[in-house]
Amino acid sequence: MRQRWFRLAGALAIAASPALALALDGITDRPDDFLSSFAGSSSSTDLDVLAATVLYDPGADLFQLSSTLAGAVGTTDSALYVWGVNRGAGTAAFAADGIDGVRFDRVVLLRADGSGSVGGVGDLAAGSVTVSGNTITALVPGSMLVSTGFDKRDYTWNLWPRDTSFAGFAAISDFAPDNANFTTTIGVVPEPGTVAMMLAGLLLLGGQARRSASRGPKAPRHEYRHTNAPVRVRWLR
Ligand SMILES: [Ca+2]
Ligand SMILES: [Ca+2]
Repeated sequence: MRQRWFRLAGALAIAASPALALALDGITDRPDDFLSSFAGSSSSTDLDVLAATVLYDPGADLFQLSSTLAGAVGTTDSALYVWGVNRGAGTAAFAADGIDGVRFDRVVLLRADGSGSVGGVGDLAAGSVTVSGNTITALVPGSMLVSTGFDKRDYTWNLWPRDTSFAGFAAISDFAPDNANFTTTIGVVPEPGTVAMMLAGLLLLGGQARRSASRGPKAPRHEYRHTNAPVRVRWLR
């Protein structure tokens, strides 16, 4: 019984792995690498990027922007997560500040309260931005990020958090990657509840497997009564 549950759990994990593997692409960024020009506090660990990923689903024309920070998102009330995207006409708008490798022609702005917008286009639909611990994820329709020359599969990205208590370049805590853009990952964006349901299913199976294991020692007692049954039958005859 226990082996069967483990096989089922393994099969579910394998079924879930393509979407999860795609979501793990992207870039990592060094911890504790606040810009020397950052005017905010180094204790704002939710402004220190550790990983960033953009998944594009051509069938749904949908981008999923995901990032992991060093601290719990929401620690800094004035945090703003800025995703710069180069759709083909990007320029190095921070070149005067020594950052000449980050190119963008549109920004997506995300806040820890779950709101978000695309600069110059409009607000993201309610429920598009989700925060969970150290991660903040947004779903952005491709229609809000129309091409300026690149195919959407070839858009490139950078993530820089800001502490909006400060103005200008001094508000920027970190660039991810440091002085470059990273590429889009192509794949199917999972439905918001799908991954959570799969994880919940695996937890349930794990619990059942543990309960089965804990019932293990009772099996020999049942077997003992069964093997004694023929003796009692002969006595009754
Ligand atoms: Ca960092
Ligand atoms: Ca960095």
